[in-house]
Amino acid sequence: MSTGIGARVPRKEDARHLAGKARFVGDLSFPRLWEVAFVRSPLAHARIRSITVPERHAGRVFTAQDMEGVQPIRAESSLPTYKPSDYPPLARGKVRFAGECVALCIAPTRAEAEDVAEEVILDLEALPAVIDSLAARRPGAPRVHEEWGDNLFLTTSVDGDFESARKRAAVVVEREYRTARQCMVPLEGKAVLARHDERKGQLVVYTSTQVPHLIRTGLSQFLGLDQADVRVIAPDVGGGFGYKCVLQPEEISVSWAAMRTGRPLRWVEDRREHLTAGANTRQHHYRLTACADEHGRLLAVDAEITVDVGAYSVWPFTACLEASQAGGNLPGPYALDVYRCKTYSVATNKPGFTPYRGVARPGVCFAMELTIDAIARAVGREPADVRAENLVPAGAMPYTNVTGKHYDSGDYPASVAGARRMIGLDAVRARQGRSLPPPGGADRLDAAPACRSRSRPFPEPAARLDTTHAHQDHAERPAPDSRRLDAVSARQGAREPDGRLIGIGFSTFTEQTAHGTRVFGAWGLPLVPGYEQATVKLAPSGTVEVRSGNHSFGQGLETTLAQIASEQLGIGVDRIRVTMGDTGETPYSTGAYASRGMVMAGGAVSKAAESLAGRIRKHAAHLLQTGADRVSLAGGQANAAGGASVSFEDVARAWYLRPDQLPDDVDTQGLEVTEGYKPEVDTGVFTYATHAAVVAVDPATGSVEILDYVLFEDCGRRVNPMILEGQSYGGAAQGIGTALFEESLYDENGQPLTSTFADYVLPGPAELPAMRIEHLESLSPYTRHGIKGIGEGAAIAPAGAVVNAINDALRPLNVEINEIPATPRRILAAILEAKASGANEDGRRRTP
Ligand code: MCN
Ligand code: SMO
Repeated sequence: MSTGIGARVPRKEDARHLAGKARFVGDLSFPRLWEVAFVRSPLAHARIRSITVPERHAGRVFTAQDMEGVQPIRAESSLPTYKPSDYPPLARGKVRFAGECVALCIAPTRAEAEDVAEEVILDLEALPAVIDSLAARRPGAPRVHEEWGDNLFLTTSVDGDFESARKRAAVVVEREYRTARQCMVPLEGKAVLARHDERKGQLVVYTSTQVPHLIRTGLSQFLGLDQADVRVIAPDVGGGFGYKCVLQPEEISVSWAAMRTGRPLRWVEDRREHLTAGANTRQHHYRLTACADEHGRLLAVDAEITVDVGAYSVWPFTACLEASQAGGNLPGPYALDVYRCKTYSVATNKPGFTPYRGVARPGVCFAMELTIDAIARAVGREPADVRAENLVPAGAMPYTNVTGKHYDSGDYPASVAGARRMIGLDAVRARQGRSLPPPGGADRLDAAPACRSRSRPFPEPAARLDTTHAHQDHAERPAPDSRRLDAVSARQGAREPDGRLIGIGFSTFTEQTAHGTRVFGAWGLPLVPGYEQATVKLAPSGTVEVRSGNHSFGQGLETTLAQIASEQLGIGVDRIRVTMGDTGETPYSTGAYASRGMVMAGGAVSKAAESLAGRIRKHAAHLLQTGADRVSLAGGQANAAGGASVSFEDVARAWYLRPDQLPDDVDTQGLEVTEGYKPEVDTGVFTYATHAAVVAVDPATGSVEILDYVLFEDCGRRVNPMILEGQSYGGAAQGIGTALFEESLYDENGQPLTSTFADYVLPGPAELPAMRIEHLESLSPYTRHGIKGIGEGAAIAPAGAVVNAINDALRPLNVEINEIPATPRRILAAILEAKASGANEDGRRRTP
């Protein structure tokens, strides 16, 4: 059985994870190892007057003063208006968010280190905090970085002739959207253990990261060390989600303290630290105006995007990654001619923004997809039709869009058709129309039945039957349904027997993955990722070793890289060992982020394995007394055209141990190959998908249940369909968290209010629907094997699909939710407000 590309190979890494043999930073032990606890700022903005350490803790507490010579983290960009921030690993002079590290305390155990930390006395002079990003933009707002004239890390703009498009428009839709601050919440938080290797004279840092080589580069830069004197090892990593693709201040301070004390030191982030002090992301505000013709065809979009990026820029991607990505990606999968946009990356007294699965695109997709539905409602048409008609058509590929994004391949409208078929749009519309109204009429909010039976799950079993194919190569495309919706919407007030309203929503996106040098270069970053390298070796025992400087932290790259090598070398993945995450054992890579692992590391492994295959054939040809072109590799053997064969072990043994069996003119390049790779066109390859959700909303409580959820995706050639399904489930689960549950709240002084899982609500199995997933495979013309990335994709669309479904359900009540998470409190408040103001069909209600 092939274990190459396309095989549903069980994950190699699961063998150790399930048997308790995985090793995370928290599992490591070294002689004389001590633990670290941080003193963190209790205030969001303050001047540090003094830090007092009790005499008895001398030598156990370190502050910025001790860290002479260590550079603050400074993420540079050459973009015209960009202002870098200096982020000292331990606060110097001022603190700029509650939770900022002020002192590092060490002790034999974490509990003792926390006791030490509690006795450190901070004398702080509170300063006014700036918390709201729109307020922070106003002149006269308190400044996060006093030396700046304002609170703007960066502003960008795209110009387009919006005004003349507006004059031609039949409908103009104006909306304000908000997305909440969030955390990533991987199973394992940040964790770092640093020690000094006396023999090698090397700082060795074990850290829970997606980007070990980048951390090595960053640590040596800010600690002032030669890169050769630093080795970074990422052991098993319990999830990253973007949180771990940047240099963390704790990585610097713990490394420094280990060198200073000569003692191995470890810090493991606890949940409270995670929820309050480190992992903030996703907070956007949009003012968006869209113009369309009378059929809902998009003519122009104008957007003002404000991203609340917190106090400091992260290295190396800066605080501007989100807003730049948002501005460039808002048009998304749509064929749009006129686009005008301004973005603001605004500093506030909150933790600095870190990338999170989807980076900016969950926000832009939410804003754009709600806008598409608003246009459809304005022109009285089915949103799925309006959506599909506005997408870049398959015949236009490759397509360069209004912001210069180059879409490589795909059939975007087919994804809408696919999702529509899977979820059974017509059945949902019929059900909305045929449900019996509850006693008391459609908009009697106070008449919710005391005892309710739940809506039946959706779709009905019969409808489900024809949608369970695991893989559908050619999406059947129903004829566009351009019937006006009036007849349906008139009856949409009909409720389920339990009094709830059901609604259906779609959301389509295109995701730039594996973008390379040109893209990062254009962001003005001094450190430009692009190529990737891999080493593939036939070991003396005839097994294969793959080495990649990328990392596997849940997304399965350890397995899928083996599958690529398996495909090229004709040997099973069980005989391929993949080594990742250790800068001492792998070639340089900037790591796993931007959904680049499969395309980039996969491409490098493919190229190196192809070269190695050529060498194996040459060596085998000597043993088989034939020409290399008459040798093929399969089943772990080199097979001659005539039927004779030698095993990989024979080939390896001849080269390593019995070269006397090989002729004198043997190819001395050997059986170990390192190759570099980047796609032919490295502006990224575009994965896309349409998600669709059916929800039931209880107008009496504002609570939402997802009754059905489907994903129709296309990431080019799939290396491991089973892993991809896991990626989609996990990503969509996180996206549903974004849509309905997750919100990091701060009070007006910048105090975090959501510091435990009692306040920060994550979706669990009970809140998540069973999802159905289908794929199309439009190969990328630019990458090896036609692969595109997809690791982030599924997290992008859920907020759009779920909230469009909520708005569809609430349409009879004239309620429109434009803010996430769409919590029961928000939904109920919007319903009550709409009711109080007696809104009719024309009166649009927004979330308060
Ligand atoms: N894959 C495949 N065939 C393809 C594309 C991908 O089989 N055509 C599989 C590969 O196993 C690959 C994975 O899907 O490793 C994700 O693919 P890719 O898009 O190449 O992303 P990366 O490998 O670079 O992983 C990073 C990506 C990002 S950026 C975030 S954020 C994210 C994500 O992956 N974080 C994750 N998925 C995650 N999944 C888990 N479990 N944990 C995380 O922290
Ligand atoms: S947020 Mo993913 O690490 O690009």
